[in-house]
Amino acid sequence: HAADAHRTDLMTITRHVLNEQTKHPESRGDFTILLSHIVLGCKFVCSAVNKAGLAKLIGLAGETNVQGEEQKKLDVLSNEVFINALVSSGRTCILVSEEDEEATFVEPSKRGKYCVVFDPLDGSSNIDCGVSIGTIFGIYLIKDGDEPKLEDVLQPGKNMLAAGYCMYGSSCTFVLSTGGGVNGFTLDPSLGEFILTHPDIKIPKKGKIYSVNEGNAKNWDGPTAKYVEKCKFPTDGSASKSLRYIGSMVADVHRTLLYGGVFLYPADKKSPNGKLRVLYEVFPMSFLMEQAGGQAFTGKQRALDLVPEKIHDRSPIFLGSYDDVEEIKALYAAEEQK
Ligand code: P6P
Repeated sequence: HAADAHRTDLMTITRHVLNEQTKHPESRGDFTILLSHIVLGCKFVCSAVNKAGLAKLIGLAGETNVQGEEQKKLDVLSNEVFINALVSSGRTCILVSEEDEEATFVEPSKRGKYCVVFDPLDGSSNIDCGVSIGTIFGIYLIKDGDEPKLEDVLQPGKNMLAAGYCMYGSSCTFVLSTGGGVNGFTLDPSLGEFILTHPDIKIPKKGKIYSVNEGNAKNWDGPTAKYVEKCKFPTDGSASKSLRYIGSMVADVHRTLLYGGVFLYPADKKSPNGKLRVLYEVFPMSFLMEQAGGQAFTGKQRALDLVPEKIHDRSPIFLGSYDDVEEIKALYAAEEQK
């Protein structure tokens, strides 16, 4: 039966996580239950995003649909779905969302031991033109078992138990790491199940692609400008790299993970901490890159060592193929020596 195992022995994401769980005999399955609620949220958003164009879900809040109902923007709707799914899982105690200014402290009767940080629909400005967008999330364990505090979600990214994203594109792809490597699952709409399609993803050690918004070039600092120059005009006789920039982090990072290369959102004179958010963009993607054999750097330190001060802090980020990020680190180190 080995030949057609993939057809008759479906490795769903739930079964995959249960397999992981058996490696932790002390586990009571709380994480599996939490993840199943995150997956439910992603299935809902996938369906809503795919229907958006038809159901006029896109565009600004305030528009009314054919039933005369006030339309919620897709990212507002997605946020509510994830908050409800996470609270109803009974396994969370603090939630941080890109959409909410303040953290959500789950009521005691529904509290669990996990803290979830997430961007329910990252890149949502791209919805109207059909570009792939996604949900990004990271999971921490509460620091000590009693009253949840804000400090429980101001932990360095290296303390995350798990991180992942779901990309809503030509197919719905869920990429997850629980600390033992990275696995990719694709939604089979006929089953409503995520099936393992990309087992044990490893990012190429070196890539041929760089991914950055060149429109910010006039504001870049020296090392970033030097690195991008090297990509375009290599001095060691190697071929120039290709520029690929979608402007949706989940899509740019997913391509980087599978094809190799480096994704950069540097600091610049306008935004000294860059644009991307530490907790629910930089940390989850950096966690995945390290688990896939790549690395992630802020311009000053390993991204996962950063300790956020506020829940919506930003940080510059350079992530992707190990050797490519090493080159960027060397340029920043040389700048430090000056
Ligand atoms: P820029 C989308 O708005 C987002 O938050 C990320 O998904 C994406 O990588 C970045 O911003 C794009 O920013 O300044 O290049 O348009």
